[in-house]
Order: sequence, then C-alpha cells, then structure tokens
Amino acid sequence: MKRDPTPVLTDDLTIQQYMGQRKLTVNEHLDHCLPPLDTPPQVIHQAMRYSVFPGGKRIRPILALTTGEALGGDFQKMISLAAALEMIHTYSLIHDDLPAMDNDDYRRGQPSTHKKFGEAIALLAGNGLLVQAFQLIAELPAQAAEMETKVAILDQICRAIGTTQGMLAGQVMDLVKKGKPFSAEQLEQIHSAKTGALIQASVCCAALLSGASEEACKKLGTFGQRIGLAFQIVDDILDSSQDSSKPPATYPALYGLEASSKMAIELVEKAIQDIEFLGSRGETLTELARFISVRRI
Ligand code: GRG
Repeated sequence: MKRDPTPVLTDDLTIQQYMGQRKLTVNEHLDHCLPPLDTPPQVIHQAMRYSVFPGGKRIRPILALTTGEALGGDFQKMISLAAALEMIHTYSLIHDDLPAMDNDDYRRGQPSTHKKFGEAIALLAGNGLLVQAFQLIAELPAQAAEMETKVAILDQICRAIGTTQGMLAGQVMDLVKKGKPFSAEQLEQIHSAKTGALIQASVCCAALLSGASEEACKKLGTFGQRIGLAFQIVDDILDSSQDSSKPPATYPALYGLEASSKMAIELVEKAIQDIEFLGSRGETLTELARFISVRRI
C-alpha cells in the first residue's frame, strides 16, 4: 500500500472535510483487510461487510490516524490499527442492536445486521469482526524490538473492551441500571467504560505505536479519557428525544440538556490543555476534540 498523503488542516479544509478524506482512507483499508464477499462461507463475510460499509463517522480510526500524524508515527502501522479499532466498534454496534440488547431495527441508515441476516449470523458477524481485528494487530508489521509494543497494544485494547473496566463492563452496568435510579458517579463510570475506554484506547494505542514517551502517553491517555466521556455525553444529548419505558442512565436525565452540553464542552477544553505539549503538531487533534463536543451527528 502506498503512503497516504496526509490531509493538512488549512483555512480551506474544515475538520469535517478532513474527516471525510480520512474516512475514505479508512474505508479503503477496511476493504483491503476484510475477507472478500465470495470467500466461503459467504454469508458471514457478506454480513461483516454489510455492517462495516458504508459506515458511520469513523471517529475511532480517525483519532488513531491523527494521533499518529501528530507524533510522526508510521502510516502503514497506524492504518492497520485504525481498521482494527473500527472492526471492534462495529462488532459492538451489531451486538448492541440485537433483540436481547437494544433491539434496534436500523443502524447507520440501513436495516440493522440481524434484520438483514437474522440473529445468528449477526451474532457471528460481530464475533468475526472482533477476531479479524485481533488478527490485524497480530499481523502489524514489526521487527523483534517492536513485539513489546504489540503486546502493550493488545493489553490496552483488551482492557478497553473487557468486563472489568471496558466496553463489556459498561454495557452490563448500563443494562443493570436501566429504569433504575443512578448516581453521578455510577453514570460517569458507565459512560467511561461503555464508550470512553475504546476512544481512549484509540489515542493511546496510536501513541504506543508511534513510540511516544511514557509521559506523552500519559497525557494523551488523559486527553482520550476526557474526549471519550464527552463523546458519550453528546451521544446522550443527540438521543435525548427517545422515549422508553425503562430509560437508560444518561447525562440529560441527571443534569438536563443545557448543563450536559456545558459539561461536554468543558471536558473537551480540559482535554485540549492535556495535549498543549504537542504544540502546532496537535492542531488537528484539537479540532477533532472540538468537533466531538459540538457534533450534530
Ligand atoms: C460487543 C464488546 C461488545 C460488547 C457487547 C453491545 C455491547 C456489549 C456494548 C455496546 C456498547 C456500545 C454500543 C457503545 C457505543 C455507544 C455509541 C456512542 C455508539 C455510537 O458510536 P458512533 O457515534 O457511531 O461513533 P458511528 O455509526 O458513527 O460509528
């Protein structure tokens, strides 16, 4: 694969246009990494590709690529990490839409995977994407000296999607709290685990892969944690018109819309301070963070 020409933010290129260009690059690599449609058993590969394309915002892979750019990381490695992150995210969306979970008929502007392929294939397509993601990380181009980095990345991702502090933990806490009272502390814990952890891992793994110092990784980790929580607060705000007999634990439910929006903006502004050490190299990452706090999609 040729080197990707990095789009540079200028007065003429907005953050949305930058994201649009990055999405094309991510999609191209996802297409390259996923088994072709005619690979037997065809139906699971059809369901995996159906769920991944045309896709959503690609915020996690774009965050990884932009972090890599800021730190001078290797594009070939970063794009594989980016594709793996999107596969994991898509797996969580397929499972989240299942009747046993949120029971959603539509996702990303089309019938959800189980509506199109049935529940059994949807379940397996989600599992397939998760396995494919780990295979991509295992195959990251690496010399012996970089094996340690690969293991550190695997460790970060497993924690970010696991059952103690990751996505699975968040989803379980979310299910348990549906329709029940919840505290501010529990809410932050659910959101940080369910959504924040994978967003944080997108930034942290890109930093690890770029060979960033321990101090830089720490600062980027705090940045990722804050924007990850802000991302889910904004998701709550965008979803706040939905009625449910068992309402989920959300920021607007606890604080109201205006205060929630203010909290998301404040989190992102603090996150931006965390990456001041990057200087002008952090400009695009800063704009991406701002996009997260004011997004309408
Ligand atoms: C599959 C690990 C795994 C766990 C199963 C279903 C589940 C338990 C967890 C789901 C958690 C989940 C779906 C969190 C994500 C919440 C969220 C903000 C989704 C929307 O993300 P966007 O806006 O979507 O990035 P697009 O479509 O733009 O990619």
